[in-house]
Amino acid sequence: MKKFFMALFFVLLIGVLAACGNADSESSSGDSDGGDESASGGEEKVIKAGIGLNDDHPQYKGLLKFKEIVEEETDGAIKVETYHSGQLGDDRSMTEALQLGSQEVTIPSTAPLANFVSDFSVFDIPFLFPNEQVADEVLDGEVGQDLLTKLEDQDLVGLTYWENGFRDLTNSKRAVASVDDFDGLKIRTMENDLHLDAFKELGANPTPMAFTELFTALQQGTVDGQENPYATIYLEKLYEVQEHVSDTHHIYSPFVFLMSKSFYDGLTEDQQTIMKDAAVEAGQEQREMNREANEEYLQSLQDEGMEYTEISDEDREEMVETVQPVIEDYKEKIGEETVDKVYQAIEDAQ
Ligand code: TK8
Repeated sequence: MKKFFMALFFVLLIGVLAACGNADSESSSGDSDGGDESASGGEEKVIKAGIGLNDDHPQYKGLLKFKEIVEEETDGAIKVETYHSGQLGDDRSMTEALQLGSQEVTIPSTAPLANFVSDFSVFDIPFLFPNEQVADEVLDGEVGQDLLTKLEDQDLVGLTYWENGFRDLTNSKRAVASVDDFDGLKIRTMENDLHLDAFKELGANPTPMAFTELFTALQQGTVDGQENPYATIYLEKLYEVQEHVSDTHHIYSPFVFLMSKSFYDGLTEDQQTIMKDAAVEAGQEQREMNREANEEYLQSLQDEGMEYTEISDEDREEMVETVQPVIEDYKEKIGEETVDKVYQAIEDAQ
């Protein structure tokens, strides 16, 4: 009897081992899988992706879309961990973390990124883009893509542009309708010399500061005001510490979807293509969500009690004229060639 069960056990064991052998061969031999070998090749990789804005913002919703596409297209071989609200740092410190290879993805505004590649200041020239559609054409076009390639010298890979949006001024002191109203206002700006000099030229008293410090600085009165798109002003609850909002629309702010070069170079070609395509596809959705949000949230800000001031064409024209000397100054600093190319691309896009 004992011998019978021993024999039965061995027969079963051999059967199980044979079944396992068959399963392996199926996955590698299936024709569709063969192609994905390099997409899902090698050991599992993890992308730590951090942003400065909170999880209600279209920037974070876009990042979740990127995660979904990457994990699907790589059959889970590449996992994306997402961090919002400056959990991993601010735009500048996260960009430095990408250079060190201690983080894989972040999506800063071009303004702080100009501290790494000064050419990016071209996109922060006041009153540069007439609308979002022209901005898309220039950023997705030759000029915008060329600029992304300049990031590689900084151990960064620029995959595409997402949208922060047109920036509008808020403050806790007075309604701002004209250049005179800027006089002496303590304004927080992003860490970018062009922004600082433009606000100085308008008569304000600007202070560069990371976004992660902004809410507290407004709450404590360290600064009187700041400027961001309506979606950010609303979703980051800046209306709790600000009373006045004006449609200055003084700068169109792009985001740059950045990846650490050391991480990117460690990917297979297929995986690199998946990263690029996922950032672009998620970026299209992000832009759409962002535009809807910016339209919707101006009303929400007023519903929350903020006083809205519409800038007349005449007063806006005066603001444009007032900052011209700064623009001329930065044409030299950024480089005439780059600036001329961008102005030409804007003209061609209209
Ligand atoms: C968030 C920033 C923010 C920007 C700023 O990390 O700093 O005011 O507009 O969106 O990138």
